[in-house]
Amino acid sequence: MRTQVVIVGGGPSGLLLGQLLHLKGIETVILERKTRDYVLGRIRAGILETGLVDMMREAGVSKRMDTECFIHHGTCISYDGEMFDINFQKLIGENVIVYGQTEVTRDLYDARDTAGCRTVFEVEDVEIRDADTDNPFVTFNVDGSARRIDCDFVAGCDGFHGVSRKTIPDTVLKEYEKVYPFGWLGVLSETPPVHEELIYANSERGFALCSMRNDSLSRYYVQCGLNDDLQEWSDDRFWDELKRRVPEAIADSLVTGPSIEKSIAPLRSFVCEPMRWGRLFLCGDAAHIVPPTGAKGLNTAASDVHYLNEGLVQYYRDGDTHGIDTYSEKALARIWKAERFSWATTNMLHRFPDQSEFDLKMQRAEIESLHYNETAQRWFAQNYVGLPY
Ligand code: RFL
Ligand code: PHB
Repeated sequence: MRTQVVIVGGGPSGLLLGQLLHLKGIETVILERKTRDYVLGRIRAGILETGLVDMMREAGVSKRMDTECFIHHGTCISYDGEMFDINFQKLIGENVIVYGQTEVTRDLYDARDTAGCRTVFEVEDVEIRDADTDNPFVTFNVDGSARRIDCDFVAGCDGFHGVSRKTIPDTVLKEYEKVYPFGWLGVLSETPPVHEELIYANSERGFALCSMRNDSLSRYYVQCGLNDDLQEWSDDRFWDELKRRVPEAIADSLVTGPSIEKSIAPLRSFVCEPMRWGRLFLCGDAAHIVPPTGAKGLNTAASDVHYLNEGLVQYYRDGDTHGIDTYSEKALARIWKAERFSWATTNMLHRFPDQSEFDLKMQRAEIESLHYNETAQRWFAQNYVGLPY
């Protein structure tokens, strides 16, 4: 079998790339290790930058998003019982939207079905071969039989634990990593959100975040230990801990209820360079990870897709390789800035086990600068809504 672009991974980056290429007449096959239901069951990102919103529109999959999303003009930060708002709209005239990654993924799968594009689920043992030649191919097993697809290019959209990055030889690839000494315990509950905007809370008991999906679905997180056992976090313990980390007035108005999903995610900053090896291009979490504090993971995946789509369209339309030749450089320039923002907000809002009293004073000074300095707020706003592509 032959196609133009094999996309390894049917998460949001693979699906978005597939849809954009399809609209330009470029054929793709997506290989996904899990089932569609499993992919749709993962609760992840909730905040979309304007760049991703525009790409959903360009991809022709924005109908539901445009009617069901919530526009957020700003976000709140709390510390020591104080709470302040950073108003993106007033500061820089831009917004973000609340629309879950689950919904983005569902809309993209539906569009792919309608377009009749091929997705193979439950593939095993994917191997990317000869990516450093002009004739790459991908082998895999499905339903017990071995398959091979020849192609022009391979897009590695298979997340942090995928095979694509590992295909690039160690002599070529350089990895940069920081692992944080804590995780986030997340709870999804069918309760109304506690506040109309998100609240990022720095407290002496650790970080907390009040987020949402819609009017009757809330998403909350508390900073937890890396080795915490989910079984030890009953719903009651979670709500109690959350209330102790947010301002009293917020705690008093919090509506609690049974969790419908509960999970722990470790926090990591990671980038690999380069993001291209011959005819293999890495996209999204396959190439980089940010701690979720800046809401940047899905959004950086989208900016990679933007640059790769542009490069591939230029190649097929004009026979021009400039876009694909500069893909890694352009994508990385934006990613490092998102890494810096995510690292800085993580440092500002979390408690670290080895924090000295001096470190705590520095953290406090950082938050107060953001509270009282409009230039600092503008910098935060520009980064949160997303830097231009
Ligand atoms: P994904 O979503 O991991 O998808 C990769 C897909 O590849 C499949 N796969 C393979 N398929 C075939 N063969 C193999 N060998 C394969 N290995 C893996 C996997 O099954 C999967 O379906 O990567 P992608 O598409 O790059 O998308 C990245 C985003 O999912 C991720 O960056 C965000 O979810 C991060 N993130 C957030 N990002 C935001 O922009 N805003 C947020 O508010 C936000 N909140 C979050 C987050 C991530 C979180 N967790 C759990 C890590 C909150 C959390 C708690
Ligand atoms: C979420 O709603 O899941 C969410 C929102 C903002 C973040 C991280 C996660 O920074």
